[in-house]
Amino acid sequence: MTISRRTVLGTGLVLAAKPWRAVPNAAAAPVKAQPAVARPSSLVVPNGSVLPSTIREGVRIFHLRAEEVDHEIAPGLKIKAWGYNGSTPGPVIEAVEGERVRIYVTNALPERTSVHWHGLFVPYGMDGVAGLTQAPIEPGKTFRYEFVLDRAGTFMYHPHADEMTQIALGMIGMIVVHPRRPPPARERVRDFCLMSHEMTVHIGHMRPDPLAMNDFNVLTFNGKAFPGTAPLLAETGDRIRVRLGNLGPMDHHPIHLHGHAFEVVSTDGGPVPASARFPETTVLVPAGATRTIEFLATEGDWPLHCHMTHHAMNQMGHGAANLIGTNTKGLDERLARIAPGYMTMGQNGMSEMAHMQMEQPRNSISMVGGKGPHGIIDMGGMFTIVKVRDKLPAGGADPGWYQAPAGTTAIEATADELARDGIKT
Ligand SMILES: [Cu+2]
Repeated sequence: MTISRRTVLGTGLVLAAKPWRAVPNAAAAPVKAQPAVARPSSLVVPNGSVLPSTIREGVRIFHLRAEEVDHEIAPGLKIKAWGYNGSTPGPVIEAVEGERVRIYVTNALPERTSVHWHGLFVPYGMDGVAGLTQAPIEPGKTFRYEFVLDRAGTFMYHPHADEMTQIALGMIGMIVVHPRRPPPARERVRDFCLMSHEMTVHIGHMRPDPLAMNDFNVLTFNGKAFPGTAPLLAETGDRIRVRLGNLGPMDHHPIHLHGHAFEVVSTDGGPVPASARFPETTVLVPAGATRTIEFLATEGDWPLHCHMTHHAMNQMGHGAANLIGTNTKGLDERLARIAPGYMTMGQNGMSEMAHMQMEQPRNSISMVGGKGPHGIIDMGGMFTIVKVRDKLPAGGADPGWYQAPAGTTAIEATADELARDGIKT
């Protein structure tokens, strides 16, 4: 007897008799190209920029230049990075769904490179994997990439040639594709891009170490470590969208927001259906992924930071002795005789290092925090602040520090309060 599907299923259920076929992917069946349109100018890239483009015969044209860049991580720390068009991360490529883009890539580096359009589905030969889908771009050469942006969303770009070195040195960037017809929003939308990265910059050095596999000591949003990160500004009730990307070499970052619950509305795979969203205050952004979050702004200065504590600090060394709780009485005096100025630190915790604003070795920001309205903010690295006010100053200026309403700030408890509530200290 011949076994047919009908026999197996038995109960009169008949399957369509079509032969099995592979589902075509977007690269094989790109959306129909549509002419380039005026680009929304709503995107905000703190500490960064949007790549300029021109439109020629309906095609949006960009020019990326892979090159060495002088870059400041935060005041006190300058590095010699590799990036695009003078910055690391490179400028954000911003376009509209359905547009055909033509991206010229000039290699001004001393070694071959390529550009992969991470998350976009492009024709196979445009995928940017040196040696596999294309020949590498040799130093001095300019390649042309051309494809149709198949869907809206948040994507990234990076080399697929000597990835370890080139990404470690800063060759990363984001791509924002706006929907051709944006859904109507009830609130004003503030649309931000934040790219996470991590580097190892040895104290006193300027060249990030591409051989580092862990113990990264420079953790950044858009290439800046706090206090070098520019705040994200919004007004009360605005819908804040933060497009988080991570092209760091080795780590995933749990990005935590204070004062709000948000939803992940899309990834680099596409939009998250409304029925699948749920509220969170921390989202894990894996290496090689984007997560776009949205929330409604409430007034205050709200930290947005990686919740891995070693990722929210600056250039901590990790080989030091653990002195917490040790009695170092008399040690300083004795050691100062042979090492003038010697001072033991760390026996009461590490905060004193940030608070003393210690003199730093040349070109380093070890344990450097930022000045806040109530003293030093001990955090650094992948840390920024969402500043929300009922009304922002005109011209996009930083509104300064938030003043909490009187009587709503944690302060030292009075003796009367302690007695009233039976608290013995
Ligand atoms: Cu992290």
